[in-house]
Amino acid sequence: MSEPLSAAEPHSVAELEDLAFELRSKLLNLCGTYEGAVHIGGDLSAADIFTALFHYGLNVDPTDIANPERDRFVLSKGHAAVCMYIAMAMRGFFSYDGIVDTYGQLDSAYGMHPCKVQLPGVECSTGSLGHGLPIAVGMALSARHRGDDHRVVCLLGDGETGEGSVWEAAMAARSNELGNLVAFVDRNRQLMTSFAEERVVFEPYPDKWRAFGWNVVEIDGHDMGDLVAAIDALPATDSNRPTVVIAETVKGKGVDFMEHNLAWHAGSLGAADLEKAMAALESTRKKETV
Ligand SMILES: Cc1ncc(C[n+]2csc(CCOP(=O)(O)OP(=O)(O)O)c2C)c(N)n1
Repeated sequence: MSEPLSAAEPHSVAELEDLAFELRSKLLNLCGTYEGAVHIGGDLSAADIFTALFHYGLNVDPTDIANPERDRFVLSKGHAAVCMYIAMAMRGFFSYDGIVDTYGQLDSAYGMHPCKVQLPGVECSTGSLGHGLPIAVGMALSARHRGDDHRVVCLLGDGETGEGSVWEAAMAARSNELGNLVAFVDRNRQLMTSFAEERVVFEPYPDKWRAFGWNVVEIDGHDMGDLVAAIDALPATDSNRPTVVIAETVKGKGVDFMEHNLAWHAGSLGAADLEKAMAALESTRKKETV
């Protein structure tokens, strides 16, 4: 029988904000050293969500990654893998230097999209959008059948929810009364080459999830207090409605020249741009602490 898991340290909101700042700094540093393109826009929009999950909400233990009682995390927007790797490294799963040294190289465990075979600790291999939520539904259903009471948490991009498979999964989750399933949507209102409502009309977005029978929570995805409150208020795992947390975010959050900028869905930073990006990030922290 496995030992019970130790949940993340009970960090304060201020400590989590510091961790999110560190995560963004580490991301920018990697983006400045890696020669290829990094999906930096959607990494920065999700950085607070990753921090709240890996340092507060998820019941996972880096020293016991196969514990059957652990929560399962599925990164459906697999192109944000590097942000997940670094958040997990900061929680003790991996070495940050190992990520920086090998990211994106042939045979590296740290691919542009996550691979659970290459990187134990990652629960699901993703990258083709629209597949994570269906897999998470299967994992949550499996937990129900086994009588396990852990959560399955899935992070999606809002653009990704244009995929039909997401809504088939949403319907299946409600039909199977999966109160142990939680979806976070990174609602940054940008896709790859366009703004969300220009090409695909998502609104009234929360109503769409409500119509599929989900418990809907709407928050500011950059407000750590909101994220913590949403996690604290999640229904019990034996309840009968899945929950979606729609987190309003900004693509490129924290670096002024990347925010709301379609050019920064993916990109790389030269030395001069890295310095500019770091200064921009630092100035947001100064503003917040005044
Ligand atoms: C099935 C599939 N089609 C296309 C892509 C290429 N792609 C990668 S990211 C992306 C945009 C996704 O937008 P969104 O889900 O909103 O992610 P975010 O803006 O948060 O990066 C696309 C189309 C893919 N990975 N999978």
